[in-house]
Amino acid sequence: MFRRSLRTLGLSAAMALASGCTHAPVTTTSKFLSEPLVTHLYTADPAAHAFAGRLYVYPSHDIDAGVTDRTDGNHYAMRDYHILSMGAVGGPVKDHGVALKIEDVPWAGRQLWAPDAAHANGRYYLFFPARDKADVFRIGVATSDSPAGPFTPEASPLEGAFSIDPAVYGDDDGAFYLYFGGLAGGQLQRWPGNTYTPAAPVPQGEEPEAAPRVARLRPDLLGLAEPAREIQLLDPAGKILVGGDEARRFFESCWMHKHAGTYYFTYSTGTTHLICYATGHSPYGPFTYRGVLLKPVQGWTTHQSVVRFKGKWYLFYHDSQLSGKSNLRNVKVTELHHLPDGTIEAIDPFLTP
Ligand code: FUB
Repeated sequence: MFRRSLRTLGLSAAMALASGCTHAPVTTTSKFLSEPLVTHLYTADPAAHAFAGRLYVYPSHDIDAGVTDRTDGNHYAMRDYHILSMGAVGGPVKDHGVALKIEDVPWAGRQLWAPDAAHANGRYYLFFPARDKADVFRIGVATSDSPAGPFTPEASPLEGAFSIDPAVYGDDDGAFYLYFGGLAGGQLQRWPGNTYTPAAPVPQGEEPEAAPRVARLRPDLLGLAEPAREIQLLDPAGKILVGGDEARRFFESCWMHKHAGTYYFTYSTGTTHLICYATGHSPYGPFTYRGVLLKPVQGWTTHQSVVRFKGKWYLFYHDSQLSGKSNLRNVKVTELHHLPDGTIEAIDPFLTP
């Protein structure tokens, strides 16, 4: 299916709260920088990759499942994935249909949240989070011969991976790394020392933040090659970011890209609705906070991927332009610019009047 209109519901206030947090969503009457890539279904959390000369986008598929309980993000009740692709940014966008559905994942109970994909060994891999039957977020993997799916899931989730928002990064030497983690409803705070601790609270004040994780993947990409390591996110003075630093600490939405030999770890601050970036010299970090990459979008959540395609860099992101509701989102794209000093030009998702 190509671009076709579902309906545009206007810019009503986005009222939903994500992840059990209480900070208000962002509302606007301004004009948007970019338009939704598709309007016939709600999409979010776009993970973009250049595969076989096309740009593939692996998003969440938002639905109105009638879930009114917003505790811990319960209203993000997604049940399947649709993969999108395009030959050129700004050109027609193809919806390849259902690539994986929750009924096909033996271990999953509910909530197919933000996925990512990789290409290796002549196959395509879809990494995805879901709550298991005990309501604990795990990360699974599924494989396909095609970047567009359909994908066949493994019988069990990845051992040693947990929480949400998997992002896979293939380095120049052929090694693949899995980044993951998401605070609050994403349950990252429940895994101190990589051990499930249901009562562990979200770090506050001067307590060190709950660190996102990274692990090298096995060559077959169907498991972790090592225990997950905590990623150190440092302020410019070299101090680990603390839980109370809500404008800089990690909340969710891991992504890794490399530019001019530097590793860029980008992420969402959740409650303050920013996409930030931090840089380092190794895929494991540490990463030093450098600034804001994307200012707050309309809605509560914000989520990004950064990809190079046909010589240009792009930021894929989402907002709630189509619905005005925080849990019914739409994916977008805009060009991204690395500056000569290694910083990235901050993107405002609204046009200045
Ligand atoms: O789509 C559900 C969750 O919302 C994602 O996992 C987070 O990154 C946030 O975008």
